[in-house]
Amino acid sequence: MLNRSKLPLFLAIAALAVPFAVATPASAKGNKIISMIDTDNDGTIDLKEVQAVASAKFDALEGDKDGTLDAKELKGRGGKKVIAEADPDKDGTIDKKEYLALVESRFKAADPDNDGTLDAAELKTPAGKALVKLLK
Ligand SMILES: [Ca+2]
Ligand SMILES: [Ca+2]
Ligand SMILES: [Ca+2]
Ligand SMILES: [Ca+2]
Repeated sequence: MLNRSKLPLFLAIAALAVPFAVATPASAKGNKIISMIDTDNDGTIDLKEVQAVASAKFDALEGDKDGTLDAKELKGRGGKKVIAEADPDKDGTIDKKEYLALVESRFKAADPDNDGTLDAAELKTPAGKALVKLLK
């Protein structure tokens, strides 16, 4: 009698546990990106952390050291499309200020709850992925 009444509860717990277990690999993948950017280790990334990574990424992408990113240097990250989006002075290249402004606008687009930080779930949205593309 006692065992029989406990059985439905056990099944309910098992049913809850299964989708949770399935969701784990995806969130672990999000956390990998976070751990790359999250220098203060609080589990989320803020704009300051993102801009530090973006600044280092800009320097790494900048192969010819002329201070700007051209379509060739942005290959694989959107190329000309990114330049069209982030080039307010229309000189056909992106300088570091323009790159960081683009990163900031993508950060804000990826932060719909406006708490100033991005968590793993926000990084998995299309806007979050667009931001990560500028950082990896
Ligand atoms: Ca952080
Ligand atoms: Ca360059
Ligand atoms: Ca420019
Ligand atoms: Ca947020």
